[in-house]
Amino acid sequence: MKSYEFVASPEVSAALKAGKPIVALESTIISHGLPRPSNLDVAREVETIVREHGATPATIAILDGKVCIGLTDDQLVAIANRDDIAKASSRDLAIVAATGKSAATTVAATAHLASLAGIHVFATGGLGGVHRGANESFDESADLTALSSLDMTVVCAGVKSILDVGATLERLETLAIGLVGYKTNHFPGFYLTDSGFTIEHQVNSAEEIAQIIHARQALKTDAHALIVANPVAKEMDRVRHDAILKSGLEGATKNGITGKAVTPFLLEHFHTASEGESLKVNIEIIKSNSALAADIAVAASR
Ligand code: PSU
Ligand code: MN
Repeated sequence: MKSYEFVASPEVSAALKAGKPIVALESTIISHGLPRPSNLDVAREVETIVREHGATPATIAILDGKVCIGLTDDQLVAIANRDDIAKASSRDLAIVAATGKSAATTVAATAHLASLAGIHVFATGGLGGVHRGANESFDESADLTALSSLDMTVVCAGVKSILDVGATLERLETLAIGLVGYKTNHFPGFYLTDSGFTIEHQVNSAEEIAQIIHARQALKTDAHALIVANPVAKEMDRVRHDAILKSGLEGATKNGITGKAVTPFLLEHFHTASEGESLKVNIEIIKSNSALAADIAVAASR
């Protein structure tokens, strides 16, 4: 019988032992969210940014049944380029691991494994959420329910405009997931700096977020995640954005795209239809979220 392994990379294991700040990074954006070859460049750059900000990056994935907390460069290359990398949410983890397969981890799965490893700060691009038409399709990302039961501070640029943003915000409230805007009280819309929805709480520094993290522990509200919504510096052209969104949603319906294929389909449509403009914005989002997450991890470890 094959048994799975749970391994931290040498760099992450040393940081864990020394109690140094660590930032978890998801791998689905590398395998399913960004096109080749820029996906590998971004994966490497993001790790460099985390290190430059004084923290240790832990990109998380399952390779050949091995649950990896932190990847070597060869493993990053595998996630970026291999054709047999599945997309794993929390429910898939044990199945993929025990059958010796390989998968990139979504926000839900990455947060689960990070927490298991003792890592509590996480950077991603955008969270999954409630899809448009969810009242009929029931398509709500497992990211939301996973984050409702994990002690994790997640830096993201809000949720993608491909989702039903209002419904997603309502679900965050129900699930007791904390939400603060970084230097803004407008909830960002991923490619756009403002989704049109307001955030009640604004924070203006990593230190302030670290204080909130400590207060969460004291008040025992740290069983649920805290989301730090960090808007991108330069947003996509709005008119173009709205047109591409419309054609993407129509394309998904026409092609019968459902389930876990929806998010990758719409992201790919955006990148192609915007001739790379959305890709550029997407990359900026991931970089700036990683820098902020590292600052938060450093501030929280003081
Ligand atoms: N946001 C991005 N790019 C992505 C994703 C989110 O900018 O690739 C991925 C994340 O891994 C997220 C997942 O957890 O999409 C959500 O997928 P679904 O909607 O199938 O739950
Ligand atoms: Mn879904």
